Amino acid sequence: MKDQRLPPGQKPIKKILRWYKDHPGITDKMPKLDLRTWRLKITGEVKIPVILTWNELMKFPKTETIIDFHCVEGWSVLNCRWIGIEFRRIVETVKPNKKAKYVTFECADGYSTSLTLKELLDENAILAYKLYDRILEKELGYPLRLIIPNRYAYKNAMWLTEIRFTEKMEIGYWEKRGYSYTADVWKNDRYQR
Ligand SMILES: Nc1nc2c(c(=O)[nH]1)N[C@H]1C(S)=C(S)[C@@H](COP(=O)(O)O)O[C@H]1N2
Ligand SMILES: [Mo]
Repeated sequence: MKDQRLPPGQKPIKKILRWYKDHPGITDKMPKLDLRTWRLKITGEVKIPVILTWNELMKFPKTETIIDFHCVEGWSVLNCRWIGIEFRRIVETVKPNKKAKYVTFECADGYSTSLTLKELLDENAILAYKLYDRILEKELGYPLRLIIPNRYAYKNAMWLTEIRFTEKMEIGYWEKRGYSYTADVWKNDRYQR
């Protein structure tokens, strides 16, 4: 199945549609975050909870990766080159305890989504702060968003403020509205079945 480049039901487009400008978000006010006051809280079922400043986050090793972006509404943007921090680096820092099975991502606009810890590690998800060497635009989630390959883009939480490790799955914004918990693009997991 994966030898075909586009997942089922997806059409390629050239540029990621910008939230607010041409793709609706969940509020009509886009968060404008200031790096001086922005913090990333990492909490829940972990041995070492932390609250990171932007400068602390920038001390993590940088990674660069090419990931296709697939919106559940049917458009895909191939070959997006993201720069950020591998999620596994965060995991090594906070050391999840044995109860930690899921991870919830909370965002400054009130959005949230969750994934399993296993898939975040297996898929090598990243916390991205640049796209093609450019700092993320506000519309793309400045300063930090999750990027996970092989999942619909609603898992790519923008304007991250908190990452919470949990024992039970917490239901995210679109998942509460019937979209798939798993969001696997290759299995066409768009809606809960
Ligand atoms: N914080 C936050 N993250 C979010 C959303 C949102 O409304 N708020 N929308 C999701 C959806 S449905 C999609 S398709 C992508 C859109 O990302 P883009 O604006 O970079 O295209 O972000 C996802 N992450
Ligand atoms: Mo979306």
